[in-house]
Amino acid sequence: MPTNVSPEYKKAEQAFREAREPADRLKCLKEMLRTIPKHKGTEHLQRDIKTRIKMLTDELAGPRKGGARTGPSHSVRPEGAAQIALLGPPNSGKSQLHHRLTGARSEIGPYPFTTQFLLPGMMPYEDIHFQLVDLPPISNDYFEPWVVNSLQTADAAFLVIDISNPECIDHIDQVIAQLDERKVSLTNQFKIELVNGVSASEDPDFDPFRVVLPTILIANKIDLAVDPDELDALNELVNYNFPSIALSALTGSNLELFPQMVFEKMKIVRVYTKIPGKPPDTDKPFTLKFGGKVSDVARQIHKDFEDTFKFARIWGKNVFAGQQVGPDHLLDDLDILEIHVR
Ligand SMILES: Nc1nc2c(ncn2[C@@H]2O[C@H](COP(=O)(O)OP(=O)(O)OP(=O)(O)O)[C@@H](O)[C@H]2O)c(=O)[nH]1
Ligand SMILES: [Mg+2]
Repeated sequence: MPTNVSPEYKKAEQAFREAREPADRLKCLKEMLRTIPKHKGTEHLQRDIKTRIKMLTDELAGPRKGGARTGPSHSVRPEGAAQIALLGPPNSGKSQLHHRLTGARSEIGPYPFTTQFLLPGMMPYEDIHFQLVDLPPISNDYFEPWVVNSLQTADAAFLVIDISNPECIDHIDQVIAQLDERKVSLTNQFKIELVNGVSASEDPDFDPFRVVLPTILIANKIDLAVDPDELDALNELVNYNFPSIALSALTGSNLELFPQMVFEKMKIVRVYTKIPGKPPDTDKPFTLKFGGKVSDVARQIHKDFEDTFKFARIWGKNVFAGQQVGPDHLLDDLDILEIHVR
């Protein structure tokens, strides 16, 4: 972030990083452009903001008749507890894994570059879902430019490699380098300070448009990896420090515990609500990112909660049964919440 920007600008930038809907993101970008101090030091950023306003405006306008932008969409509206992008080199088994976990029909082929469009699907875990987005491959000689757009709304990534391929370590480096060039970083940090993965630091080099995705490394095709060299590759993966898992998307080996791993890494918090005097609604929980507060649930129920919120009562493992709490109380997984309004 350039120095001496106004608090107004900082607020707009923060809102941009938190916004998920394209229309909201566009509104925030316009606010950023309005409030950014117009001097030499911010020229580069001003240009960046304008480019993004143009991109989003085009995207929201949809395919134009006879225009250049027709065909499938390049972004997916986030749904479920979190949106997770499948990244990796060609032919590593991303689509096979996507199909196994979500049931969605991505094209799977025994050759590289099978996937050319994005495909969302929902992976169930207990009473919630994660949205997995299958994407085209990434390598030094192949990168679909629109993939970067698709990653803007992602909360995390799976980096899928073929552990039976002797070059798989090199493939990881290629994927990471290609993404980095386009302002997307993969990180092993699954932490609360990350908003859309971006750490809101005061670092002078901080770039509001860099997307940082907490990443799980998936060593796929374990059924084929019998060669000792391939197992060496598996050991080398540890050097990347990503949380990792070895599995087979084809045979399903080691796959059954994977959704649980995702749930734990993402630190998703499920909250059930209740009406005073009634049992809790255990049908469908609200899902929050780790660090979610009472106010985050209240806002989803009543848009004008700031005016109407009185207090909440809460039941859960780290509170007294029915404890009275305010809007800033941090929620735990499986908490039951009763919101009292004026
Ligand atoms: N033996 C084995 N084969 C697998 C496994 N996972 C995927 N495959 C096969 O690997 C080939 C590529 O799978 P895809 O899922 O299309 O790979 P992809 O990463 O989506 O490929 P692109 O779309 O080109 O990037 C297919 O023939 C799959 O059947 C696995 O765990 N074991
Ligand atoms: Mg594919």
